[in-house]
Amino acid sequence: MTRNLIILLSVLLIVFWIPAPLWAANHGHKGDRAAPDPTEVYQGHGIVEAVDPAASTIRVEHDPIESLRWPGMVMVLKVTDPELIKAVAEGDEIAFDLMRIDGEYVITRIERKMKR
Ligand SMILES: [Cu+2]
Repeated sequence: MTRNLIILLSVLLIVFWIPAPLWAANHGHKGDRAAPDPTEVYQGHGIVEAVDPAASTIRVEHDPIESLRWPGMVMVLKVTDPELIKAVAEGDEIAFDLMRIDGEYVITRIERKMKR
C-alpha cells in the first residue's frame, strides 16, 4: 500500500513537476519550436520603446505572435539592416517581419503604422 503510494507520487512528480522548468525556460525566443523553417516569416505588431542604432536593435512591446506561440511581451530585437530603424522612434506603432536567422529571431522588415 505504502509502496504503491510512493510509486504513484513518483509518477505524478515525473509527469507534472519535472517538465515545469522546461516550460518556464521556453520563452527565451531561442528554440521555442523544435524545427522552425528558416525561410518562414512571422508577422508581429507592437509599440517601440527604445531604438539603439549603434547596436541595430529596438526594444518593442509586441502583441502576442500566434505563429510563434509567443505571448505579448517586451523584448529587444535585432534588425538585419540598420536602415530599417533609421526612421523609427520611441512610441511608434509598428508592424514587423521576423525571421529566424542563425538561431536568432531578427527583424527583417518594419512598417510604421503611426508615428508619435
Ligand atoms: Cu517576445
